[in-house]
Amino acid sequence: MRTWPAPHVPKIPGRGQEVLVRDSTTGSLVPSAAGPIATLYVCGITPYDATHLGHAATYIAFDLLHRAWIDAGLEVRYASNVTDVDDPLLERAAQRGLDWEKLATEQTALFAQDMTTLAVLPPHVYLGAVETIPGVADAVAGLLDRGLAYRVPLEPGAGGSTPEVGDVYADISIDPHLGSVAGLDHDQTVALFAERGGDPDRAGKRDPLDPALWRRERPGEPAWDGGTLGTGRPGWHIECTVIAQQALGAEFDLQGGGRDLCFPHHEMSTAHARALGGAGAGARAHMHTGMVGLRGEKMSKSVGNLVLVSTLRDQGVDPMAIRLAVLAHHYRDDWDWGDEVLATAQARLARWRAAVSGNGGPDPESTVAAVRAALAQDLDAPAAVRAMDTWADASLSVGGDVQGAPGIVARALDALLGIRL
Ligand code: 5CA
Ligand code: ZN
Repeated sequence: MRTWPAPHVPKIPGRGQEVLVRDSTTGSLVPSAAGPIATLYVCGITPYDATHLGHAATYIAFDLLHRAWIDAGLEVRYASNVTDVDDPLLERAAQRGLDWEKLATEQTALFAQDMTTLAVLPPHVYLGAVETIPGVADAVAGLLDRGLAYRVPLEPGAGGSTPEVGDVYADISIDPHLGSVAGLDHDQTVALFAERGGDPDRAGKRDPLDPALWRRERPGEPAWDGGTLGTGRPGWHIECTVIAQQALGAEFDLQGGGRDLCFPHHEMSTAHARALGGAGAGARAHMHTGMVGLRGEKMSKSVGNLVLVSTLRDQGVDPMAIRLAVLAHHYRDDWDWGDEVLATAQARLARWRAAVSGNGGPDPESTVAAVRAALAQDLDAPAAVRAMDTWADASLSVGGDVQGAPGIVARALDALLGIRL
């Protein structure tokens, strides 16, 4: 899958600190990277109705981490996926009478444009579910061989020319570490599992929470050759496990996404990682972003209460104002999008632009240090924005005589916050 063009990240004097982030599992601040090579997997979109403000906020949050890692002198390896075949995509295409592949291609392209205009650094490895099918089929066949997965018989009409070869499910009860990500116990999770793409009531499963690894061909659904698995398509969680392992190795620093992915997606993809790669496999820590809503309700494709980045762009809104509106909120908080949020960001952007328009200004050193310190402490973008406000207010009210200060501040904002003035 092709990524989007990488924005230029200007060099700035000095170096960023070690970045601490809050691990969703333990709730404590942990070093975001274990060594000089920082590895990150962020779950990508399912390409229908992209890119709403919730998606944008989530990818901007991880972009801040990416930028802070670069500033701290780390070599970054960032991988992501596109869930370009899955039930919700097929259902949406059917509802709208569209070809699912065309819908996925168009929405993936729109997402790339949105990310480009929002100055989000692209992943180094970017893979679609469809192009990963051979790797997933190998992994699932291996789990079956090792008794960590089992087949479930199909209903009549399923399975094409080999209906005797069933779907494949992971046997989660074998894994003593299940719960290592979301920390939920079994009974708390069945409802959540059903709500978030699982099928607890599927007949023939050993445990209601066992997730699908390989779904056999069904009438009217796309299917690919899975070798001994028969024709079908990958389950959702194993897609991310295999892509992360291919791109980053069995163990990596961080897996991230919105909070709605913590369970079951990250719980199950980590369980699959352990099944494939041993007890220590998967991400060392998980980071989850809060949910962006509209008028008090989570913005979601299924509810349809979406504000799209592309709609705002079409209306002539500066993407930097959209990015700044997102950065005014801490990534872990839930918050509502609204006209006033955008208007505040537009006014702030205009003030910052005016503040950097001269040759001289207040000493930039403490401002750059404050932005770095804020990001190092769990990516506190609102604190970074406040530090910049203080410099801009001083620049506009009393001015300053440090030559080149506006340029340094502007480059730091570009490098660290991805805001191009
Ligand atoms: N393709 C899968 C992940 S493998 C998926 O969840 N796709 S998605 O398009 O539904 O969501 C993409 C990312 O946006 C996920 O990290 C999700 O948690 C996040 N997201 C979705 N809605 C919101 C929201 N309202 N606020 C914040 N983040 C959101
Ligand atoms: Zn994922």
